Amino acid sequence: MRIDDQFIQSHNDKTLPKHRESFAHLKQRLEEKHINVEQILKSIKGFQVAIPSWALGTGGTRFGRFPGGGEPRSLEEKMDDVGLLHALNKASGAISLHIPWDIPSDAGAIKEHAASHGLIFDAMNSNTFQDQEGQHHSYKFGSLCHTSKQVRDQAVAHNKEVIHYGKELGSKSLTVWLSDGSSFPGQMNFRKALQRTLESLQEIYVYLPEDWKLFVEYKPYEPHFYHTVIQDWGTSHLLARELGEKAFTLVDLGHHLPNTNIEQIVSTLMWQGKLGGFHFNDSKFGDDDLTVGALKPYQLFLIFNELVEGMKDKGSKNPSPAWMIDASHNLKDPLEDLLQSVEAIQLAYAQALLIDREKLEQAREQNDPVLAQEILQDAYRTDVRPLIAEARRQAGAALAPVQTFRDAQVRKNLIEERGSKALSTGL
Ligand code: PSV
Ligand code: MN
Repeated sequence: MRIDDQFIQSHNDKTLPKHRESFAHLKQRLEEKHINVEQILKSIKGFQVAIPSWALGTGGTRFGRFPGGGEPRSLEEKMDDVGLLHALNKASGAISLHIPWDIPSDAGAIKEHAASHGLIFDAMNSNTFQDQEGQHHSYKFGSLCHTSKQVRDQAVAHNKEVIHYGKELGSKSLTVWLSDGSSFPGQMNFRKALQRTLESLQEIYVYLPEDWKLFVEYKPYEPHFYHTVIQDWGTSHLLARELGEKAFTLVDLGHHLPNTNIEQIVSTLMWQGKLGGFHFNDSKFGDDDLTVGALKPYQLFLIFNELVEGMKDKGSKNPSPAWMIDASHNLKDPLEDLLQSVEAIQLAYAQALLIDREKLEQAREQNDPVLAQEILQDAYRTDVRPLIAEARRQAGAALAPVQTFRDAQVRKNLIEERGSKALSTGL
């Protein structure tokens, strides 16, 4: 199913007068504060967030999965789903693939299909956390860190294969997330496991094309419950530094222990020029995979405050980070969830763009935490929804993506097309 522009435009027409009124009101308020609204609209329109191919089906837990029907059955259908999102918000113009869940058997045709939706291929993801049918060696006790050279070689070869697929599709980066670790004290030699991981990553790194980046993702626990080889940003950063200038840390918001100051991690990595990519999601406990902004929108804003500061820093050697969502839970319609996630990211970004950085710096220099908080919260408490809606309208997208999705009866159509039992690959 495709949503045609005509449908979106006529849907917009119904709420256009109301939208114009609220946008004009906000614009006036912002201009009174000498904020360049046109510039902010431009930044928001230029901000694209990649959709993970594994978030298009209903997620599950080890206790069960409750699919809602009409899930994409092939890579082509996954791209169709991302195409639907992109038509509605014009901010999801990229897809991130996971191999072997999404092997592009005919890369040329896949690329053409993606282009017909206006999509490009963001980071490729390898998978050495699951065993695949016909695989010679098991990853039960690790992959790149494994004690057996044969297992490590197999995992390195898989990553090279992922790079190969990515090259065919025009991707420019590889994300490596390892589940490698141990569940019991004494089970693994920490130092040797880390050393072996570095050596395996080095083999992958030398295979990386000149214009590619390698993102090293970290996670403190799960699936292992005692130790994870790449457990935190420090370990990831250490590996990225050892590997070289094409290697970076990837921050996944769900991969921190409670109360971790993620915005400080972002700031430090950008200062070092080593923040490569971002996986957005939200959580209360751990890697909950909930909709971005569902629980901690203020934290997301504080993170964007650091991202904007890092991106504005002219002297920074940090490349523009790859923005991706990584979430998939088992309640909402996955496409509605992704529309909400993208909007939450845009809202936090827009609010961070409103911050009066000069005044904030002055407050900091004068050691005035009260004023610093006033400045931050003045931006955070601004309702920027009309601004995001206006950016979408100008880009030819829907003023209200979720409502338009519902009124177009997208899920019903997808179930009719694909069936109520259609299941997507992924976790
Ligand atoms: C691991 O929890 C992770 O965040 C990695 O990014 C994987 O690629 C993805 O989730 C798999 O669902
Ligand atoms: Mn992730």
